[in-house]
Amino acid sequence: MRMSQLFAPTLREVPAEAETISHQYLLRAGMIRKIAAGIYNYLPLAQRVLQKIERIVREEMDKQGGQELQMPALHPADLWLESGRWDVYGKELFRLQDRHERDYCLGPTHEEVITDLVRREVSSYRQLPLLLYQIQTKFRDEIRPRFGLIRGREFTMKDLYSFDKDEEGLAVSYQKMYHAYSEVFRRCGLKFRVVEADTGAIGGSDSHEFVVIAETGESEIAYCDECNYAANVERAEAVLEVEGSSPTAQGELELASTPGMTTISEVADFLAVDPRGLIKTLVYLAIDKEDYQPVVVLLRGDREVNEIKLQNYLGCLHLALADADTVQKITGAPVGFAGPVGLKDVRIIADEEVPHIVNGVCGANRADYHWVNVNPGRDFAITEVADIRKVVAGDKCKVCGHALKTTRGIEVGHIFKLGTKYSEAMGATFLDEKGNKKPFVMGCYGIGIPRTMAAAIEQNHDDKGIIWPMPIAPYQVVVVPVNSKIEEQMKVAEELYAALQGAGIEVVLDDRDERAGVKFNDADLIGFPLRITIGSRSLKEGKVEIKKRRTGEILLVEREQVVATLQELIRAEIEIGAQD
Ligand code: 9G3
Repeated sequence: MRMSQLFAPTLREVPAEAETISHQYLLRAGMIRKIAAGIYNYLPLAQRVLQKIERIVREEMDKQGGQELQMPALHPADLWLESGRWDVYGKELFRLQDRHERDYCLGPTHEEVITDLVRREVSSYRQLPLLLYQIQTKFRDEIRPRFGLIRGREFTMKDLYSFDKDEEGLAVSYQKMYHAYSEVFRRCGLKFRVVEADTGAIGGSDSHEFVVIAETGESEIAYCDECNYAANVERAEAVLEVEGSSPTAQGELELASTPGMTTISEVADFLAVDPRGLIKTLVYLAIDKEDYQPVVVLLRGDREVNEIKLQNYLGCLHLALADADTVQKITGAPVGFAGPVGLKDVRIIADEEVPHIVNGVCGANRADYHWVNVNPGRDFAITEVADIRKVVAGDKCKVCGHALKTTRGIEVGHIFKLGTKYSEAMGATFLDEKGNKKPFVMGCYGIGIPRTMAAAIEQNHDDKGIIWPMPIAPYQVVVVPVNSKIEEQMKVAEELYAALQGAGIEVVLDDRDERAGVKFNDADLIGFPLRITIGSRSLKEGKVEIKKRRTGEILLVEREQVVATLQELIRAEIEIGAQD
């Protein structure tokens, strides 16, 4: 490809809308353009990267016995009513009607469609296991489409669904996908971690996320350097640590005036106590299809609620913090002064740490007052105790006891054991060895393709632009004649360009009549892993310069050796995976 022809409108300025590095560089390198919130055109450079990622994905799925098929993007509502999910997903589901006013949605995922297909076509255990996948467009009406390709409303996903006759079969399929995903991200040249994850609304038992480590990531993960424990903080658990072996005498309950002090830090500062001695009291609404119930939640003052854990504990469809009116109704006080003392007829759910607080402080259910010397059990009853706190760095690993660390990353893959949730809801059964009717035991496994591209940039860039890992680079090499007006340089450049193409190397010739600086800047921005510079000085010696984008290292190579040298450099980087 000649740069003069390449449809890659690069930008010198940083686009104002770009919230992350990947978004910024994808725009600046002329790879994507937005047409509406969360909806993008992929220009040729992006398309090449996406196709390379897809190719790696296909190879690894096929290696495990995956079979590619294609399902529709337009789904009849009936299937989603059968699974019960038509009502679970509200506005996030793009809904539409046909000319007969029948309901449809644009598929956000394909559990319903695949389960319908398999229940019609598979009747015997002899036809199992089945691993079926597609690479296809999904639609989700995100409240806040963000970060360019990381949270789009239309995006490509590789989704694979496994069908097995029993749990043991599912364990095998799951293991195959765990391995395949590890291979995919390794081969893409990415540094990633596999973390335990929450199964969320989709239901099911086991789940792992594949997270590309990047500061800008949306997922927070907790991990242990000593053992291999790693989990999304939505799910992460830590050892319950109870302080002070010597029992402290319980003081007398006292009312303290705390005028206008509504936050933990205000109250702690004002009363000169450690936030850990405060009892944070929150009112939530546990929302189900038909009704909602207020619940009171207690945590140590320095802790945050893990709403995923809380929702799983409550088993409700949705969860929301109660509005000020509800708080007033339940506690008799404005927000900021709620506490458990004296509350009646409401579930009080305390995090595990709360029962161990001695002489604590909590809101007095009266504006501008807090109780001090509050002791759980003596001064109020806890109806339920559960692990509902968010793990933070320094908490102790529940596997080995060492301090956990936290980091951020981008979830690029997610695998789930679904079990029989969908097959039972939709009556998808087969006959087992004994002729008994059994529901399929299912798993589902997804990779966000554009998100993987964006994550690769978040992890591989510098202040000049993208540094593509070789296996997914749009082109492997750019040939830059320093001065296109010098005939000798252009001639050598053209010859090299032809020779590299002939050798199967993916190469761009920067044949534009531009200053060298402009060409170098674009080469760095687009992120070609290798740049060949053809200048007068090296030509005199019969040599050209090969520059590695990642390290800046420069090799001076005889013209006759260039093809072989590049082939070797490319081969080495495609085989090894992530660079350190
Ligand atoms: C919906 C909407 C949004 C959704 C879902 C359904 C996320 C939904 C989870 C999954 C799980 C797996 C197959 C491949 C692997 C991941 N957002 N999820 O089910 F209706 Cl609007 O998609 N699906």
